[in-house]
Amino acid sequence: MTTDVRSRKSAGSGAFDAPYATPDESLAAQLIADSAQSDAADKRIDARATRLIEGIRAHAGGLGGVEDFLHAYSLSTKEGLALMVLAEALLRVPDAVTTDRLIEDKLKAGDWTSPDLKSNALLVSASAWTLGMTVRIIQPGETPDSILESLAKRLGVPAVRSATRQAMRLLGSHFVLGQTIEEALDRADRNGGLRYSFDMLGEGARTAADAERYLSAYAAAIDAIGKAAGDDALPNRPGISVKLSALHPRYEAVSRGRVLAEIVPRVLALARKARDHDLNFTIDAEEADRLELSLEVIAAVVADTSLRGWEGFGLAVQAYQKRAGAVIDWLAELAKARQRRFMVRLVKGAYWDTEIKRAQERGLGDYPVFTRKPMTDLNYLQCTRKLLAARPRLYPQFATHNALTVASVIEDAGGAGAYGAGAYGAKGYEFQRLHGMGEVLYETLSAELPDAACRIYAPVGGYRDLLAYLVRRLLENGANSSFVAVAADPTVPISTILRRPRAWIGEAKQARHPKIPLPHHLYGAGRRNSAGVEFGDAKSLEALVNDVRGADVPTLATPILNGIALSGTERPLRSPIDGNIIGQVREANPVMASAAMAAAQTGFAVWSTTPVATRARCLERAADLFEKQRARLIALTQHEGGKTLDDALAEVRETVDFCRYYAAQARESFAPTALPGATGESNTLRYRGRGVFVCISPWNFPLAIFCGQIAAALAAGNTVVAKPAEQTPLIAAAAVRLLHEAGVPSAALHLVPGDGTIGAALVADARVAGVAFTGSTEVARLINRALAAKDSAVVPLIAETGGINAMIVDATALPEQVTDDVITSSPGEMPAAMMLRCRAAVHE
Ligand code: FAD
Ligand code: 2OP
Repeated sequence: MTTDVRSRKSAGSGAFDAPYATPDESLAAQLIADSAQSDAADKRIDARATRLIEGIRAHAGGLGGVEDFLHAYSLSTKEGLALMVLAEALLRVPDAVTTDRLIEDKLKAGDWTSPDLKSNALLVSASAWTLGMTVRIIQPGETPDSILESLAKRLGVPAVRSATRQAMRLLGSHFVLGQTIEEALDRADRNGGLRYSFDMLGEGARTAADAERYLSAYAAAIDAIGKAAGDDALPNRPGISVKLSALHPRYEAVSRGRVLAEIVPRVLALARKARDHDLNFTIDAEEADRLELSLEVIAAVVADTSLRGWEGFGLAVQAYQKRAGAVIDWLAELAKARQRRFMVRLVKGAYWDTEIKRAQERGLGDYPVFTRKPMTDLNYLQCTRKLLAARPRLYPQFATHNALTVASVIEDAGGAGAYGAGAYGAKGYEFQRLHGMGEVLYETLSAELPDAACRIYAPVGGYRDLLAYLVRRLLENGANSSFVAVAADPTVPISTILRRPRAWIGEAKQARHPKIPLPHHLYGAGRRNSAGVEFGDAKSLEALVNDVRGADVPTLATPILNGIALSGTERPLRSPIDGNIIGQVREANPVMASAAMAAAQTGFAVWSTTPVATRARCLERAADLFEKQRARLIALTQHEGGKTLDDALAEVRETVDFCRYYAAQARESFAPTALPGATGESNTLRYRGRGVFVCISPWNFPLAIFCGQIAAALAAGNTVVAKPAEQTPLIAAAAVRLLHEAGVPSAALHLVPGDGTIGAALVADARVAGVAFTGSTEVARLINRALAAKDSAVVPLIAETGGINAMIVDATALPEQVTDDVITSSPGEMPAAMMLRCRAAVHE
């Protein structure tokens, strides 16, 4: 067991242990009640927000030539987006010649004729953000290629070619202040007097070398920023934003011990540098499952006495997370306990699509984030008040591009009069915006409130590190719920934009989005999603690990015929982890194999005529039992199969999903169906089982594939003789016992552990009616030939064989995504497709 979940008491502060995903309804009532404003306050907010929105709208340009089009509409028209898709891919092409060839290739007249084929390639290469964006402004069926096609027809190919080149330049400069910190500082200097928080692009390190590279980039940037910082005092000094995921390749909860040991010294070294220059040093907020770990890292870093007296340390808090308020409370406590001041950036959160999809994938009980945008807005307001009340220990930094949010913050902060000029005191606070966003909003604000302090978060770096950041910006710009999108759309009345979050929500019971089901209900009423465990929730992880450690793991596997354990030649079983003996298997001999076939043949008469609903219920009960015995099965899968905790949990979940899936399929496909125009029982179409299925499964998914084959055969009314891999009979025996306990008759399922000769004997048996096999192509061929040699009716073989697949990765791919696809998600669904589906479901 490599999972490190040692006690979380650290750094002399209380551990952060707010519930991971409180039900929305129970949070909503309080949030709604707390958001009430007086009429006068509401009027002031309306008036200010209206002025700000009018200011934004007054700056929107008209559609003119290509250049106008790019500048004014680059990120809010489908043509602009399509160009961005192409441009973004081009940015990562290493040489100019290939860049030109790719543009020409995309714009060649003949190329537009079959958009579907090529658009797929382009979509894939252009990565997830395209899909995320498309839902709002790109119609179904439209693709970047087809949009570019119509643009080329309208403007001509040369114009589109030059627009693409411009889009590339625009992408480079729109969201990124400079490719190097020197360039960025120079550009910042020319903007004179503005506060900056520089962000070195790069996150999600996948290797130690990546982490080293990012660490050096941060360190060098801090020195450079410090040297150019001038003489003002905090908060009127520049800063740096740091992503912990850039600093460690295993920045994840299951590697907690290693992360704390290795990341804390790195962050501390950077923080000390920032302290030397008296800069604002902010830890960005990333995915929800990293929140607890990030707070542990932060607590450990700020405990270091060398940072005493410096007031620039800070972090970002995401209001879309249900735990945001608890984070602020925890921070205020920490600041008090350490006699320190922190700068706290309040954001709404940039990873919403990912959070929703992850929680669904992981089969969590609930979401860690809200599912309705107004809930996020309400929570932001409550967090605003908490932060304002926690001054001067916490210095609030309100990061938003939303005029209504800005107006509400100003109201809560005591109106314009109390808007101190950035004082780091009881009345001080600042706003923040991202480079390339919110310029007009804050220009308009500072025209009416010259004291308004606004810091600009300014990404710095090369194109190779831009994509992940860009995805989030484009999702933010493109989401139909986004303020920037509605503010830019003149057809949306200002009164609609001014509608308060509490009015959108209505009642607490409507706090959830009606089209986003809980992760357990993802597959609808017919099938429950298997339950997972959130490793980022330390309490859940600890509980699981303790259960697994304490699990009573069986040590003997035997042949099981009609539910009876048989004797046989014993062979020791060794763990693949350390080679230690973990149990014994009594292997079946050919006589037992034949007896098993005979028993299964006898069992077929009853099982095949058992009503479909009964068969399905057995499998569903089995799924529930597998879930109940999760810890024991995980322990066994680890001992005998050598699986990591993550893989072992996934294995149990897949088993559960298989059972429920085949139960649902059986109900749907095997229920009697009336033949067209016919009446009466004899005129119904009814699928029936074929007879005895031999199921032969591999070692690498010793529980899931073993059970998946069996569940499919049983669901269809067949009986089963199962032969597990030689390496994993303990898991197989435990699974068979559970299936029997769930109600699968002992006559319908028999186990014959053994090597390939037993498998061959089963396949050769005259009573075999079908074979399900997962394993090597070579063995599948042998089975195929053995079945073909029979004189009897054709025996179907369902074979899932291994193979070697090529994956072609070109320069336009995001290396981190490729790594994940190959190592962790293959052959899973494309994350982009997931995002699309997720976003398609949530339009308010
Ligand atoms: P709005 O349009 O009012 O709100 C958008 C928010 O609503 C988003 O958080 C979105 O996820 C959320 N939302 C949309 N639909 C739903 C839904 N159905 N249910 C619930 N919520 C929904 N983000 C980070 O995650 N970490 C950071 O460290 C970080 N740093 C930032 C620094 C600065 C200076 C700025 C300006 C932003 C930063 N962001 C960060 C990004 C920030 O989260 C987004 O810019 C922000 O969410 C936009 O909020 P808004 O008030 O401008 O827009
Ligand atoms: C992001 O990287 C700005 O931290 C925020 O999306």
